[in-house]
Amino acid sequence: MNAPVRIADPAQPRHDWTLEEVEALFELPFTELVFRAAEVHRRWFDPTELQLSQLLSVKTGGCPEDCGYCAQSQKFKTGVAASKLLDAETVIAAARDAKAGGAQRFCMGAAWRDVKDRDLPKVAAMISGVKALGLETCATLGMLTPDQAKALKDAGLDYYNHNLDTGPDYYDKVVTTRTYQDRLDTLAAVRDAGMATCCGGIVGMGETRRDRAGLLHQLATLPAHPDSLPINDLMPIPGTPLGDSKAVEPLEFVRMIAVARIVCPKSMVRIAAGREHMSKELQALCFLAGANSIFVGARLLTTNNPGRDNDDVLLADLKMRPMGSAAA
Ligand code: SAM
Ligand code: DTB
Ligand code: SF4
Repeated sequence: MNAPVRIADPAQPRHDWTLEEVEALFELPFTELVFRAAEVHRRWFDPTELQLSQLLSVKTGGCPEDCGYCAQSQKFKTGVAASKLLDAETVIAAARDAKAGGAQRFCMGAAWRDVKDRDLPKVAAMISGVKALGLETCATLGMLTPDQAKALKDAGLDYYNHNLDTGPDYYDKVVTTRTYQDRLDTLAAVRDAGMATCCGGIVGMGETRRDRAGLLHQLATLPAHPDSLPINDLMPIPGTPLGDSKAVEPLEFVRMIAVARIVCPKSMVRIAAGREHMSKELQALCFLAGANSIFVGARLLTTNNPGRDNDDVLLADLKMRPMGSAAA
């Protein structure tokens, strides 16, 4: 007699995804894809819960990199003025407000290519001050050396955000001043220091579906899946090379979320930038397809976000609640 065929559990994390398998998920009928993603989501998470993070730009503008989507590159005329690194007290006060507004994680972003050791004490003071408020801490400061990653971890940093941005084949159409491998190296330093990783990318930069699959394939085959996986819908910035990009179809954005949920089943999948332009219905579809994290607050780094009043209505209408809060 033949041995019974073992059907692999589709909700178990795998690291051996092929690009073709990831592409095939994108090609599924929409409702089939969303249903599969929703099933995976329910295996690991309460689908009525949302993780809430809040961003603050602690050092804005004047960045030497040429990321073609970014308002903060000094290579493009975007009208964003360069400013100095904020004081720790200013950052901690903003974090206190974010906590009062319901945020669970506070993410500090700097328009840097990499971290200068001379700035580390000030950054460490911000991190330890924010952590002392009882918030989860996250930072996104550009490339890190292994020693810098350890210093940030010692200061109390829980998560480090460093995105791959897009698939490897499209990457050099978007950024030329740092390589894909540079990004992978920073992610390795973050993991080796014992921090959680936040890593995702952007859609709507003129990439193909294969490029989008390429990004998710990279994330799914990392030595550890990202703990947080932000999917940004491009905020087109006038003056940048990608300022006139054609927006990605809303249902394609949902597909991106659904495939992310399936290939990285235990990650927090975040609708990151772009909610400002999304209907309540589109966001609801994303949550059905496995998104379980958002940025709250009226600002991202240099662009707008829906703000707490709108999001309170969104959560109330969908009967969703912040992760970890008591069910009604
Ligand atoms: N300078 C650091 C770096 O690039 O690693 C940290 C900040 S950077 C703004 C963080 C991420 O935000 C980028 O990697 C990109 O994925 C996302 N991002 C930046 N500008 C964006 C935009 N206009 N629309 C959508 N996402 C954007
Ligand atoms: C991420 O993936 N998205 C955030 C955060 N990580 C740092 C940044 C979004 C930036 C959107 C454009 C802006 O506000 O300048
Ligand atoms: Fe600089 Fe980061 Fe913007 Fe790239 S994304 S230009 S590294 S701030």
